Amino acid sequence: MRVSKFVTIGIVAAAISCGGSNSSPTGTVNDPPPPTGGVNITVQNFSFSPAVDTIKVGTTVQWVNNGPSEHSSTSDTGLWNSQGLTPPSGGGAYGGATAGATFQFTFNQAGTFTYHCMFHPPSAYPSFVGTIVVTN
Ligand SMILES: [Cu+2]
Repeated sequence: MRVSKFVTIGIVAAAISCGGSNSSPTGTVNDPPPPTGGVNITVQNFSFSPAVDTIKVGTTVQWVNNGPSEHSSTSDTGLWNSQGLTPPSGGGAYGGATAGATFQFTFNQAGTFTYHCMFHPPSAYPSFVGTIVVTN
């Protein structure tokens, strides 16, 4: 039964991908892998996911635009700014073939770091914000 075997593999793969706290959420099949020892945050549908990510000092975070619009990861305090991250060709999770633009930043200090999208500011998109909690 070839078809049911593929279904079983798909379910197992989905279960594995949901196991880690920092694994990519569903709908991000086109995301590139996270940096070694790092984590991915998906930018899509006017949200960052996970919206709150707790990491250790020295961890690299990679933001990936997987939605149809251009977005950014912009620190509220100016610590980092990805500038514009182009969307995937063909719409990313909506059927595109290639991943959208990415941006990496390594957190070398403990603390709580909030950020937003420079094109869709919290004044207009209050839930489109993210927080990185960096612990020793
Ligand atoms: Cu945006």
